[in-house]
Amino acid sequence: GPEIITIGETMLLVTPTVGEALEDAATFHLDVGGAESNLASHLASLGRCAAWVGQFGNDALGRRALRLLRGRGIDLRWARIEPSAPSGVYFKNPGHGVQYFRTGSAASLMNPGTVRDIPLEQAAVVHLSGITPALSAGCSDLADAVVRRISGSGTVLSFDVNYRAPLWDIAQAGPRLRDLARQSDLVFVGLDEAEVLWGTKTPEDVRDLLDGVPTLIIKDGDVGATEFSPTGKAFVPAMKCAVVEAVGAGDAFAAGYLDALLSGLPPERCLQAGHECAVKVLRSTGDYPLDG
Ligand code: KDG
Repeated sequence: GPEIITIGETMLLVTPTVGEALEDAATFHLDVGGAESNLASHLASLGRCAAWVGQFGNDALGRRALRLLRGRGIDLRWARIEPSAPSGVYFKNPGHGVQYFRTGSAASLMNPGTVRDIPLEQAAVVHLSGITPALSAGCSDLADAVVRRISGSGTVLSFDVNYRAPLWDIAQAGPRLRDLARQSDLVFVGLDEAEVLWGTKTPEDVRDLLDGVPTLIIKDGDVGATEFSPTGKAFVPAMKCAVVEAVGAGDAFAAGYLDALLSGLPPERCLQAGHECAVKVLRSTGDYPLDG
């Protein structure tokens, strides 16, 4: 079975071909994006057996997305078509963030039943992101169901906080994401994101707030990443690179880190592997730069 299982919504991704704003762009690139399948894509490219669990509508876009994900080498044995709703779509609007068309999507209909028959406990790592609990009540229950099954099972529960402001406000997201993080074995969070959510300033503040998380990784953009774990504190500076577009870099960082962790490498090597995987995405407009 797969070493890593990740669960979440993947969407079709429309990107202006030459980086113009959506209002002006004439040509677009149609790709596939989603934090969890981005992570699985990188892990597959690093040679890991990584499964992504999610669902698309019974439509041409969903079939196209599945084909693209298959081409990246992701294990899709548990990916589904949910015929009662459409596939979600999002647009990158260069210079202005993203715009989602995902309310009521096929993926938003996921619920605890989505993973009932999937042997999550047989994987070495199960990975969730903080996007899933924001998508719908069913998706929020799904996140809780996964946490309940995995905590204490021996499988590492990896959680990327991934606060997405267009999906929910801080009053809801702050406590909810803190709660999910505190139940995880391995947490990835951006220092800026933590400040927005929880008002923390330093990596130590985040550690105190998420007291009890066995391994906590706090990413500070082009400065570097700090880890607190039972072996102590580690810091590895970011690699220098010209940033083209940062969306998806966090997913790549987590994938690089997890790949090194599964190889049994120590914290500094895991953080360095995270940076190395992230720069591939920072240098490109895509969420996942290796297609085509
Ligand atoms: O981390 C990148 C993701 O944000 C992007 O792929 C889209 O999953 C996505 C989301 O919900 O924002």
